[in-house]
Amino acid sequence: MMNAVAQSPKLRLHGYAVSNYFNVAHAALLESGANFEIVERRASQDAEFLRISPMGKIPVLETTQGWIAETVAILGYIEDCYPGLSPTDPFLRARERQLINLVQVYIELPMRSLYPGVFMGSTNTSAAIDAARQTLDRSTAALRSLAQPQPYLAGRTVGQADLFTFYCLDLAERVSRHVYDRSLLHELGLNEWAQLMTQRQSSKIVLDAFAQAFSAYLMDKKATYSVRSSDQDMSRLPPELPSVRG
Ligand SMILES: N[C@@H](CCC(=O)N[C@@H](CS)C(=O)NCC(=O)O)C(=O)O
Repeated sequence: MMNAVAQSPKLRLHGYAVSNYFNVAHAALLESGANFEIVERRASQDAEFLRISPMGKIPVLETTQGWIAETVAILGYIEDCYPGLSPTDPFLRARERQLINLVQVYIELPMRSLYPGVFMGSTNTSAAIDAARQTLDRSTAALRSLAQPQPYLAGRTVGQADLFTFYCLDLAERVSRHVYDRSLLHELGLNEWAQLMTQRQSSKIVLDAFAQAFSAYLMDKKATYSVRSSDQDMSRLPPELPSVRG
């Protein structure tokens, strides 16, 4: 593995640490032992950025063959180049993707729809708050039955589903507490799992970068949300424990 890593061409992950999607990809690169560097970059609708990321979103991964946008595609590429974070069994791999898709579409996106009133100094309409709650009610029930940590979501070792769920739930938890006074981690029975995830070396790197970038972002946006108002942010759970894989 060490030789393969040393010989493989360097990947460049473009984006920045306020983005949960960027943080998923960053953590996957760290956990996989990939040869990579970070290029700090904001999302943009400029023509130049749209050429590399057609929706103008971050993260985007630069490879020797070209650019890959969309986190799920980036995760697939990382796994193909540096196998080990996803199950090899087709059924188990499909179940991993099922979980990732559920988190993205039915938890991350509805909570994201409320970012304006929480993180961006704007307001959320009661219709938006109600619509997101309805989706959340269904998706938390679904995720509760699908996500049974043992101690990780796919079994004894950390996997891509853990990384995806962890960074998406970090922001979703902040939104649901702020808007609904509701802890998703508690409802999902994922508090212990979140503690375990926080203790990984990759999480320490990614969450440290997030904490710095996020405070500056909130100030810039004059957000109603304050980091201090949350007592259970993942970036504030106790750090440390060695090992990246395992
Ligand atoms: N489906 C995309 C979502 C990425 C995404 O929403 N990124 C946010 C930052 S967390 C972004 O670039 N937002 C800017 C925009 O939507 O214009 C993915 O999986 O990568």
